[in-house]
Formats: sequence, C-alpha cells, structure tokens
Amino acid sequence: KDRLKQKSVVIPTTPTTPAIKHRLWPEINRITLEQLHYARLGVGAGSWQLFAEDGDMRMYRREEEANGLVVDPLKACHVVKGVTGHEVCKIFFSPEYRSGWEATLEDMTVIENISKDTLVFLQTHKRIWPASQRDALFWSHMRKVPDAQDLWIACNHSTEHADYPPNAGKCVRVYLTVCLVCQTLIDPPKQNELIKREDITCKITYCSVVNPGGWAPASVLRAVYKREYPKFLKRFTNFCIDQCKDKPIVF
Ligand code: 16C
Repeated sequence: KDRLKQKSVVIPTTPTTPAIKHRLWPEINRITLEQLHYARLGVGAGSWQLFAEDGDMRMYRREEEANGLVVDPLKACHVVKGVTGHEVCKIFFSPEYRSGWEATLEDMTVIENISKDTLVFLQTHKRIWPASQRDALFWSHMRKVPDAQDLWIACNHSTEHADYPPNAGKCVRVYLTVCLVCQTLIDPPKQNELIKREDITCKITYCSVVNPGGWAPASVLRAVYKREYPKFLKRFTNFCIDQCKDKPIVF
C-alpha cells in the first residue's frame, strides 16, 4: 500500500522514442511540431481556394511558384467513420500498407530504419508525360500528440542520403513536406470497453507541399494534382476502413 502511494505518474512532454539519438532528430522534431501547428490552423487564415469537394472531403490549394516551378501548397480535410486517428496514422506511416493505397507509386524501399516510429524512405513514382520520372527520399515519423485528446500526426519531409544522391539516374528528385493529422471523436461518449466502431469518427487534416525539383509544365502539373490528390485521400481512407473493419479498435 505504501509503495503504491509513492508511485507517481510521469507524463512525458518530449517523445521517448529511441529516434531522439539520431542525427536527424532535431529536424524531425522541429518539422513535425511546425506541421502540427500549420495543420491545426485550418483554412480560415491564408487565402485557400477550394478545388475539390466530395461528401465530407474538402481540398484547398494556394497557387505558388518557386524559381518558375509550381509548388502549390495543399490542405485537405475529411471525416471518416469507424477508424481511429492512431489506426489511420499507422497505415499512412507503415511501409507494409503503402502499395495498397499509394496509386502513384512505382517502387518503395526503406533505406534506414531509425526506430519503429521513424523511417527513411526512397520511392519512385509513375512518370507523368511529358516530364521525367520522379523519385522522393524522405524521413517519415509518427507520434501521438501529448496534452491533446486522441490526436496523432504522421509527417514526411525530404532529406539527403550519401548512398542515394539526387538526379543521378533517370529520375528527377521531388522535395516534399507532408503531414497527416488525425483526431478520434467518440459519439456518444462512452468508456473504452463499450466503444464500437460505429461510435467513432476520425477527423483528418492532410497538408502537402511538393516541389517538382525540375522542369514540369505548370498546366500539366496542376491538372495532375487536381485529379490525384482527391483520388489519394478517397482511396487511402477507404483502404483504412477496409483494413480496420472486423479488427479490435486501436486507440
Ligand atoms: O502523401 C502521400 N504519400 C506519401 C507516401 O507515399 C508521401 C509521398 C508523396 C509523394 C509526392 C509526389 C511525388 C511525385 C508524384 C508524381 C505523380 C505521378 C502521377 C502519376 C499519374 C499517372 O508523402 C500522398 C501523395 C499523393 C500524391 C498525389 C499526386 C501529387 C502530384 C504532385 C506533383 C508532383 C510533381 C511531379 C512532377 C512531374
């Protein structure tokens, strides 16, 4: 009894992942927190233009260029029933599911396994005519947000690796910063053990900035992303629903 009295609950304010020892950790932590803040701002501030809408899904973009290349930032929100934020972020992050939902993917390799919540990926994507094929090399990190109710983030950000220099083969390297922020809502409010999938809803915010890295015609690029981003978010969320149904809920 006395021993129990002495026990105190320690709530970590900084993540306890072994990834904190990695050389990339300061950047991973900073970009993840920045992206979380940016996603939570919503589309109220800034001049976001709605470009796609389907059911609960809304997609906004801002037309921007950098050195003559289209780099339009994208912000999307969606509401999905029957899955938790943890489940959705896990599926977005984990390599084993990627080919099940990522339609533009040609190939994917994990080039560094930093920890179970932090990986480095090299991906090649399908070619868009008349531009060169693209690849992307990025770290990916997922975590639960402390001091918030059932809030999770997965964040991807381009990095470098001496063994995989950019633009060495047939691919032009793209540079990306992407985040997926998910919150689980429970209605009606219940104790954990009584919650069914029909009582849960996942509120998703997806933000993305992709720099094409080299020449690609602006009109083709805008036409491609207007088609591909809605396709991605619908396909990805349907994939999550399908993966999770009939499985125990993971909060
Ligand atoms: O966030 C998403 N996926 C993650 C896991 O894969 C990760 C990857 C982001 C990839 C960024 C795009 C890479 C270039 C794609 C080339 C497009 C091929 C289209 C082929 C059509 C037949 O964060 C979900 C990403 C959803 C991607 C939607 C497509 C965005 C197009 C942006 C244009 C990129 C420039 C291409 C220059 C030719």
